[in-house]
Amino acid sequence: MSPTRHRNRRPALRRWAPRGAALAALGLAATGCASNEFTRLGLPEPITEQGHRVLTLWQGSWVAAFAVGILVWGLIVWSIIFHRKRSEQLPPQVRYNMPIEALYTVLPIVIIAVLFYFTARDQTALLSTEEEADTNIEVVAFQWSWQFNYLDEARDNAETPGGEPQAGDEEGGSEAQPRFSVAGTPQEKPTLVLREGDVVHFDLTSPDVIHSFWIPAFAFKMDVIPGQDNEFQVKVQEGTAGTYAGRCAELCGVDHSRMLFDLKVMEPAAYDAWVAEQEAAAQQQQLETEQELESGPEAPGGPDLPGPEGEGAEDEVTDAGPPVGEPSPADEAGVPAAANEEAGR
Ligand SMILES: [Cu+2]
Repeated sequence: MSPTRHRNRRPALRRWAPRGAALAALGLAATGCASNEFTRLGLPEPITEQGHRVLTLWQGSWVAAFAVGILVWGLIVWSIIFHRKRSEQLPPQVRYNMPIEALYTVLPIVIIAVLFYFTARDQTALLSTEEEADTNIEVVAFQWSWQFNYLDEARDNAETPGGEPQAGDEEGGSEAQPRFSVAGTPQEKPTLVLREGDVVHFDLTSPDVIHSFWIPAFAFKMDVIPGQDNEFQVKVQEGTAGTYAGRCAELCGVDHSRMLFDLKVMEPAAYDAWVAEQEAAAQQQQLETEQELESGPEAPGGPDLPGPEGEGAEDEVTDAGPPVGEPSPADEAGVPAAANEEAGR
């Protein structure tokens, strides 16, 4: 009986071992196995300090899961090999064995407590907005695109007592005025531009339904909820200049899948040039709007109202992105900008 069994098993092993090895090799090849892609266990390479914290938590959780898995698989294999059915007699049972029952209860609690500790510690760090931000951006998520308002200060920071007194604090309250905006449409996705090395503070607002602001390269996302001021901040790491994907991660209606944006991380010089260009375009835009208001009797609402002029204004701001970069309106804006500011006061 037993010789037959042995004869049958060895060819089976010989047949399956190469197939298993080939499958493992294929699996490794499919992950790309370049750099640290394999050890990141599915997460993209993070470009923020906070993203690296998430990555470490993710890897630690996998190490814990593998440790438990190896223990359980080991016990299963051990049982299969050394405790095979040998007779019809029932083997000794271990019900009501107090040490084993206690182990079943205590060990999972210990595992969960350790995971909880690291999760709570990292969550506190990830949601901290203590560090002073270099850039403040109000993210407006709407059906179905994004608008990025570049602010002088975070909306909520205007109320904090620690901040230095700024001109216009008294009248503005917590509503910081955007220096310029980048807006997209479902047809044309907007580009969020950041400077590498910056601490960036995001204020998230929605005028309609719940969205979720997600940049996979941050290894982080946060819901954008109407009437609920959500905020978070990240430190963009040096040497991360490039273009990354951004998405809405909350099913928010029929065109949810088109609610995309790009994140462009720029080197400091390029970023500063881009900001100057955007500010000049925004000032030029404001001047034109005011001139129209003075000369024409129509359109009392200004650029915010949906109308032929309002839509035109939004498109111009969107089009003034880096690829266009016409020098002429920026140059013209230099002189009228000062007059424009005085007129506004
Ligand atoms: Cu959405």
